[in-house]
Amino acid sequence: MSKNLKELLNERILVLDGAMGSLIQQKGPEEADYRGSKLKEHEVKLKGNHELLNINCPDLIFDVHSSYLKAGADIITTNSFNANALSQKDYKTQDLCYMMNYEAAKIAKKAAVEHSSVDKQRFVAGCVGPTSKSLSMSQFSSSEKDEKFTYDILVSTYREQISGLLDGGADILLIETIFDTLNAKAAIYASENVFKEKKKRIPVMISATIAGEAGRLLSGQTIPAFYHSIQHANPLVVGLNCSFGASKLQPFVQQLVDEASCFVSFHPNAGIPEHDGSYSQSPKQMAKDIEKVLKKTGVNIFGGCCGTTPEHVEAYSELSLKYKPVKRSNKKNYTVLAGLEHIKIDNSNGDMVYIGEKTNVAGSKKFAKLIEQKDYQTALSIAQKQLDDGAQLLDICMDKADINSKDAIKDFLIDFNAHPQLAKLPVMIDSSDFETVREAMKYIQGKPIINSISLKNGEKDFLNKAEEIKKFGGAVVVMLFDEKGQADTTDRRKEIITRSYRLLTEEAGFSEENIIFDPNVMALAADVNNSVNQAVSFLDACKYIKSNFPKCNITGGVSNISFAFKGAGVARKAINHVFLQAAKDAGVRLPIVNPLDVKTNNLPDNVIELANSLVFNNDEKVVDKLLELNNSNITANDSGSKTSWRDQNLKSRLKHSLINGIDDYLKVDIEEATKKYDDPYDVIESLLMPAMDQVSSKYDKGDLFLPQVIRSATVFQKAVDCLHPHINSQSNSGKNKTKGKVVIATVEGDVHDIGKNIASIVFKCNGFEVIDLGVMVPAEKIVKTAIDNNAGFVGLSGLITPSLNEMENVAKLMQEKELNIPLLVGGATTSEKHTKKHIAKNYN
Ligand code: THG
Repeated sequence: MSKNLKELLNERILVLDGAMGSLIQQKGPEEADYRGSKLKEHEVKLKGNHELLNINCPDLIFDVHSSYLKAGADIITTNSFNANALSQKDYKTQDLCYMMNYEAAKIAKKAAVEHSSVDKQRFVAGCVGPTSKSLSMSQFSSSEKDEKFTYDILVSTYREQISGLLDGGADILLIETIFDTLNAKAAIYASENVFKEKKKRIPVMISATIAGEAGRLLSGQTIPAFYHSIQHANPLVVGLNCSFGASKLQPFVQQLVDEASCFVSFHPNAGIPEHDGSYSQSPKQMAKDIEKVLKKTGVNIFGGCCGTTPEHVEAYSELSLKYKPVKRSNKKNYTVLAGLEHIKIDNSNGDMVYIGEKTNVAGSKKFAKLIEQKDYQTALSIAQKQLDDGAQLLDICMDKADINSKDAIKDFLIDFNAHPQLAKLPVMIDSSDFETVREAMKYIQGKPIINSISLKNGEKDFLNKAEEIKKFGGAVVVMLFDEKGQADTTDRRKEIITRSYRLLTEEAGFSEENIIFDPNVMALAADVNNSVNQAVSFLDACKYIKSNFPKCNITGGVSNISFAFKGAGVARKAINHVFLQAAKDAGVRLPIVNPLDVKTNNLPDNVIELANSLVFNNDEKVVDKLLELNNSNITANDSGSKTSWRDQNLKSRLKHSLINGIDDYLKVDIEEATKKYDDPYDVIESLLMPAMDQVSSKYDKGDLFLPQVIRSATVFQKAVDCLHPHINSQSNSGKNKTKGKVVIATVEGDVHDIGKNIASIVFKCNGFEVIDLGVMVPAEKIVKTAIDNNAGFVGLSGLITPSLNEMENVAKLMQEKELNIPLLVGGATTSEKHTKKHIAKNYN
């Protein structure tokens, strides 16, 4: 009974055939042989276009295969190294590529079948060369860019070639002589498409060539980085070929044997070419050199490349029987990422790998400005600074209204890839727009992290994105959202973790090491109720991941935790510091941080203690205490000493109370105010609103931070409550000040509601009846509620970039339903310009 290739590879070392070109030359085909009957009139000289012989002179190719089979080769490679449209263009024979490949596989298969027996099975490897172009290099050269050589073009080129080989009957797909891993990744992407389309999968063998004795590919990658960048192809065999002679390749074969989980192959040149182009090493010499590698390192397949002949293969065949194949074991128990070099995230020790947060237009004003100005070089210096500060990879995010994130990420990555230090690093691509993610992946030679996907839009969308990321070879961050919204309790977190894990491993074929969970770092003390259990719930979810899915990794945006303390220097640093430590203990290995926060030490003990209480939620009064700590500065700058402010006039006193969140004197001050003003609404308008305006501008300047703003809003509400008896007593006085109903909501797909809740308080205090629909609210519901309640206006809130589109949808629906009331939009990514250009034009 015949064995499959994998079984055979476990039993013995297999031998691959030798060079094709030199044997063809020996047989001396002439121009007429290349032309055959169909290309007699072809305008270009065709001699030397060996792949044409598959169509026009198949017997000659058959003979070459036969001589290698007779010499003992277990695997023969098809005559298709250059049978791709890019290389064939030189001969104007690009239209014949499919045929060349199809025939190449057919001829080889016929020869292999003829020489196969029960004791000696033979296999056909469908050979895919690197093409004449390099995707990585063409990014930098304007002349190649002019010809519009792109990832997509290369994918369709490979797709045609691989289809021909598969249809012709190849047993193995051999992607070889790789000098640029990005080309190989395009070939892998194409092969996945072909396998799926034809519902037929064959084992994949991938082989790189080294450019110099430093052991890097021409495009700059080290051998381990290369391996990890193509591991998503799940290759049966990975290897090295061509390059220089056998002995000098040994250390790099060793690197592959050490790094890879799959079988390892090795088919070197017969030494280094002489000046006349011939190769020097005799079969005996080469066998001797290869034997040293077999002894020292061991392989599973070896054979010949340029300059080798059937005589070489005969010697190899004998040699292969003397040694056992090198034993393989599954080494995949850690996440590995790669740029030109690789990084291992070893779960067995506690070391964290820091992801720099500053290359994010949504998280750094400075970076955003540079990207808006397309000043990528200066933007790169921020990336470099992150590196110098201790980051080992970078979170790159271009999501912002008025930035074309797809173009920006491409242009940024091209410059990033050209940077001598930065190009070594893996990247994390952070975007909520999947088209931006896809574009970025076309410019990444290494193995990136894609940040992120979630079940927000259901399973189908989740799996489609996961499968696409897998075809590009990325690891993936899973955010804990589902159709119901963002997980904000431990149970919801666990539920979504388990569901995402199952879908990714069982349906999308993701390996566990490539799954990175983000249990949602949410800002502490950022809502009116000061609900501060979010850190504890995050940490519990981490522990759940560690005990149930130990091979998966964990990330999280550490600085999110202290968003509410924006501007509060020491307090914010302390909170980040404490949370990072706790996250480390809970199993987070890939935190997104400001690397300077990591280094922070000598923070005052009392601040650290408060930060601890906040993170672990064990002191109800901790927010107040943290505020007090920070307030002392503001109070001092603002209005002299703490006691003297009571001596100031009424307006200043109320202002002081609101800005500093003090409610002790509201009763007396409001009482005094109602004596001064006949209409209680004038108190709001003349005394309280100006104070709130100041709160707002202080917040913008960074003098106040979020919990303080929330406190101010709460004091505002209390002041209005003090006014209530007066408002009610006046309600019969003829002047009806009820301003009507308003409908506000955070739009569908978004869960952020801090600003919305504050706005809601302000509206209520100003006499509106607020119908707050909460978060993740579909457009239909918002519009229907507005109609049913005869609302005075609609307010929409959202923080993330996709919410801008959703606001557009609501505007369109309001137009459709012929509403005629104002629409208010607000949130971190909204802007005047975007609103004018994209939202306002949809609604009259
Ligand atoms: N999970 C995942 N990805 C993420 C996050 C997450 N990406 C983005 C974010 N959260 C992590 N990155 C940042 C970046 C910056 C800040 C916070 C988180 C930040 N910036 C200062 C500020 O806004 O106060 C910067 C001010 C400035 O320099 O202009 O806090 O959770 N998967």
